[in-house]
Amino acid sequence: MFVIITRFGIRVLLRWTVGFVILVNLLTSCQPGKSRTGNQPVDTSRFIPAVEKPVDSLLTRETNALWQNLKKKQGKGILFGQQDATTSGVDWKSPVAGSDIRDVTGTFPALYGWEISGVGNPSNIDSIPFALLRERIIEAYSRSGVNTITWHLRNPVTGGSAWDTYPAVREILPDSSRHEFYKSQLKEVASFFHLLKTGTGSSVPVIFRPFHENNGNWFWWGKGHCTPDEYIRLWRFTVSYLRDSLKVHNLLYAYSTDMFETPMQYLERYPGDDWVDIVGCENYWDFQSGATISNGIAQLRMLVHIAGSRKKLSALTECGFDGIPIKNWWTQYLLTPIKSDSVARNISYLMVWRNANRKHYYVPFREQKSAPDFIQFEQDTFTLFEKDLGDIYTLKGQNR
Ligand code: BMA
Repeated sequence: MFVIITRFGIRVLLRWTVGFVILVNLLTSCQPGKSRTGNQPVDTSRFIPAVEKPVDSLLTRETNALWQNLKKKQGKGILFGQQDATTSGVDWKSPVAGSDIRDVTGTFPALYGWEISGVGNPSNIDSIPFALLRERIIEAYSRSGVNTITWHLRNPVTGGSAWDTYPAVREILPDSSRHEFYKSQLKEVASFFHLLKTGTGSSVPVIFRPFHENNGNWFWWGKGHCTPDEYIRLWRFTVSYLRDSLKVHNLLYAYSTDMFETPMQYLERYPGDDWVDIVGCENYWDFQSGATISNGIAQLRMLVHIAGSRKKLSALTECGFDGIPIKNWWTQYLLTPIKSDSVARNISYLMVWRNANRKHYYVPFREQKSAPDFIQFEQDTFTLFEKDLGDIYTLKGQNR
């Protein structure tokens, strides 16, 4: 057909062509198939729909508000968090109610990471009593902080730690030898989540991040110890059992790999858009040296693109530098590279690991060499700490 192309027409045509190329690129770059390293067939049907709605359509009002408000904050600021921020610090440990972050900056973090390995017993893997953990989680919520929880479940076959890599995933899937045991563990998890309620009965939203770093080989659910298909079945069973059978409705689900190189690699074990709210990755390595920061940023860019095309949120779910040996690490190695990248800056949050003692810590204490830089990091308007957060649990026009 003959068409007279005006300048306006060319612009429209160009826009459509560019749009089409981007779309094709996105679709093909995120296409699953054979992994670079494995030959496991992957169910491609799970990659098709891009859903705006969260995994759980019966989310509590506050959890839904958290999801919506995190979406609104994209690109405007990044929540800063720490594992065990108010249960242990460099020279103190629970039950003292402290916070190394507040000691140095005067404010609490916006996000708190917690660990529930051992749930059902009196204390978790790091000797924090569950009763105390519950208190700290509810306190964080009352201050409008965001809680995220990992679960280093002990190896369900051997009873060894999460780092015991005996291949156990296939044994806990439905109709397998340890399935009932796994269900009993999920019941403990659900009871804990059900107990996260304030005095007025509002249940505390949690970003749940089970079976993380799944492309590493150090956990029993990691690469090499289960197939992508087994991992995906485990994830889907876990979500549906918690949500549909045990009626837990205060969770957003975060899926996290360790470092990765391509979207295809990232998506190799991705459980599907109906099963994930937040796509995350954990990367300690790339932000520790000037030579590798660009790799870290490239991964965040891929993550933001993956999240955007699937209507998910993205996050740097763990990062940090044990002992923070570089004086200006916070502003020069972490904040500036992320903030100045127009794509990477769209991640919703980043979290550093815990302060256990003087040999294992990820935020500075008062006299630590990076403390002045950490204060600058906090004062930057792009980093969100508790005092910058506002009420993330209400939507406009609602009361908490
Ligand atoms: C690791 C270390 C351990 C801890 C585990 C689970 O990275 O901090 O000391 O037991 O995480 O929290």
